[in-house]
Amino acid sequence: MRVERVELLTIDLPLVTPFRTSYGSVDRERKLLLRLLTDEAAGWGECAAMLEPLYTSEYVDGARDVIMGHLLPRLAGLDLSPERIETLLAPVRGHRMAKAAIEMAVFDAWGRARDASFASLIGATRPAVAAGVSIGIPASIAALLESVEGYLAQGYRRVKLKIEPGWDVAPVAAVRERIGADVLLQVDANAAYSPADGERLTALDPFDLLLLEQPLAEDDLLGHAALAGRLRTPICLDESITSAVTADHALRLGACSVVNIKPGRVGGYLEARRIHDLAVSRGVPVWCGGMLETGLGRAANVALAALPGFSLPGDLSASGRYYEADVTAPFELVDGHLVVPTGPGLGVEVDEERLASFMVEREEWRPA
Ligand code: SMG
Ligand code: MG
Repeated sequence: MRVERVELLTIDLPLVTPFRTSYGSVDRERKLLLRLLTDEAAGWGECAAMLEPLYTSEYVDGARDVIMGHLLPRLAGLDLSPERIETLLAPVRGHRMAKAAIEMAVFDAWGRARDASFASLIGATRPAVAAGVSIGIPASIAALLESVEGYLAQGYRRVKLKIEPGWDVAPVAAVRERIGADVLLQVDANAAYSPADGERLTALDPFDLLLLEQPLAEDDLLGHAALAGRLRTPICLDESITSAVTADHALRLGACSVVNIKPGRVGGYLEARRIHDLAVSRGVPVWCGGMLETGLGRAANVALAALPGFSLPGDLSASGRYYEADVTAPFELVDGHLVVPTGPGLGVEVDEERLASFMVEREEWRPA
């Protein structure tokens, strides 16, 4: 399979409600989509990078630049497969989200050319996955309780609350009291705490949280290990896990006992599967994280989350939780689950007209 042309599309999707985390608030998502045209079939990729380099160092304009100037030129004239992409792009350091977008497009084209679903190619074993919802920091506890109840009424199987210093124990206590002991509840700090906040975080222990996600800085594995020794609540790492190697180190150090797997953050679906396999071999629970994906990234993530080791519900919500309109047909909840697409490749189609309505910039690349 050889690349003939690539379209890099930058789009803006307005969010149905602003999403505030400890990194700040966003009211729209800027996304980079990649349409890969090959001699066999065309495929779509979606880059997980956001508009600003806050969650990770990658960001949309940087990803576009490295894809155009450094990643795509490495593919020119070569015979491509999902596995070969990793090797071909490996000499470029970092830029995992940019690499993952290309790998995803190659997977989609590869599957379409062979009439194989991405789910079957990646090794999915379940027809549907439990849906979880990630709730940003709202204006008040009353507003939080209202949105939690709304999502539970829609059927979500797990609730994740964003926290930061000053917005932690009180909202968690209020939500736990309102929803009762049986609903799966977890929190995500997005690295907002420091090792000195240990005591404040132990105050979350009475609320039976499934996990506390990324309390400390991305590079502080030892700090997380020390914190894990003090808390009853299991620690899950997100930002810190950039590869199967870092996942291995984090687990061996005791920095976490649960892993959030995001394909973009770790450089692609194959690396994501390696982390899944590692976790399974150690009996560690994993779940699929989210980056407010469009229907394209969502299709791929739902398929990944259908691998057998994804034992906890992911940040995988219906399209309508994020967007009024999406670039594909919306993913809907079916009894609290999202159904894994079974068609060739990602198994979803792009609505060209709607895509055009979101367009900010369109660039093209061709092998010289
Ligand atoms: O896609 O449902 C989703 C969003 C899930 O909370 C979510 N993602 O740290 O896990 C996370 C955040 C990262 C993006 S916002 C900074
Ligand atoms: Mg997170």
